[in-house]
Amino acid sequence: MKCRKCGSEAVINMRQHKLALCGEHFLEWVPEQTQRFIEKYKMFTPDERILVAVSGGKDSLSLWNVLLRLGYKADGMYIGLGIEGGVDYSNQSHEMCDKFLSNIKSQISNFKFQTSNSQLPQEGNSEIHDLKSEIGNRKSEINWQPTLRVVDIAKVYGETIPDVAARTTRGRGKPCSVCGLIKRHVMNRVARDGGYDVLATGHNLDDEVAVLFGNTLTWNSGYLLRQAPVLPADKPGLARKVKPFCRFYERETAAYALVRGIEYIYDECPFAEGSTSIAHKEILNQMEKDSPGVKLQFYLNFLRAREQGLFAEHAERVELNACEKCGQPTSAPGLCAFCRLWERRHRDTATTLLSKGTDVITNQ
Ligand code: Q46
Ligand code: ZN
Ligand code: ZN
Repeated sequence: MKCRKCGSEAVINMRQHKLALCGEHFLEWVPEQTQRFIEKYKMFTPDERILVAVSGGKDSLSLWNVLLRLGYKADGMYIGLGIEGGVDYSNQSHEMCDKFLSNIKSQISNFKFQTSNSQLPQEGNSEIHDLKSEIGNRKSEINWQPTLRVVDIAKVYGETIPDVAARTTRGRGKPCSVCGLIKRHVMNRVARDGGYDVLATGHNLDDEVAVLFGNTLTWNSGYLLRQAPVLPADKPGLARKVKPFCRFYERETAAYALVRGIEYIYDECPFAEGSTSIAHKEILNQMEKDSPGVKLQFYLNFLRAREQGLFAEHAERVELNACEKCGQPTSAPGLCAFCRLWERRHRDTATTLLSKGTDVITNQ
């Protein structure tokens, strides 16, 4: 298979686009497409500050890489869940995020050194050449020094995610429901307290289509209405949520990480095993094999239908209140689900820590 742009050996063939590309052109294509999606869905502008939720996996680290390369002011946020799962999952994924940060920073400083000396990129130093060609004229924004904000759940609240899950009835024995609730809350809070305009996650097309498939099987119009590449902030002070990779297949984000040389954690969270969304992904992959592009079409046609208001009139209208304790939006008056989760355990300590913002460690 040959690259459509230069005729050399292709590293990836994207059947749904009828497009095969070599490594060099694929590394150009991914940021170009990302920029196109950012503009098409009006995700953010170069002036806005972005917080990228990173898990140490290929999608989120590739996203952070691409946004920095495009010249955006993107910081990372890692949430330590305290999941061991026989593979030291949380520690390993944290390590990958730290490694990513130090690698990207050395690339940026190399690039600055090159430009400030008005030298051409050294032959063979493709990293520097890539940074130069992709960032183009946005030289001032190369000065953005990314930071990684880390929140360790066990250190702040005294319990790991599996510990919390074990003492609640939420999620019927699986920690995912508790985990999702805690992650959403912490992400919102760090974005709000850090003054970020946008919260970006690395969800890819396969993730989005699996969720869509599940919600379509049950015709959950409330969830269908809330599934989109951009979710506006629920309340003043909260960040908008965006998914700049929502149109890339999982194999494309994996290929980007591999070709770009980004180290990431290969293991999935041990609790993901046996989940409905993984089962749905398998079914969808079988369908994609038989008719390339079916996943993308399913998603794009859904977005079009949603845009045309197909689910709007069926959605329940939920009045949102501000939680009495943390101020985040909640459907019931009083405390939000997150604050109720910790209520009995430590009434005062978490509030003190949270109000002072002392739980966020920033790596620079
Ligand atoms: S991290 Fe958390 Fe996922 Fe692990 S415990 Fe479940 S929700 S599977 S994305
Ligand atoms: Zn090529
Ligand atoms: Zn609350």
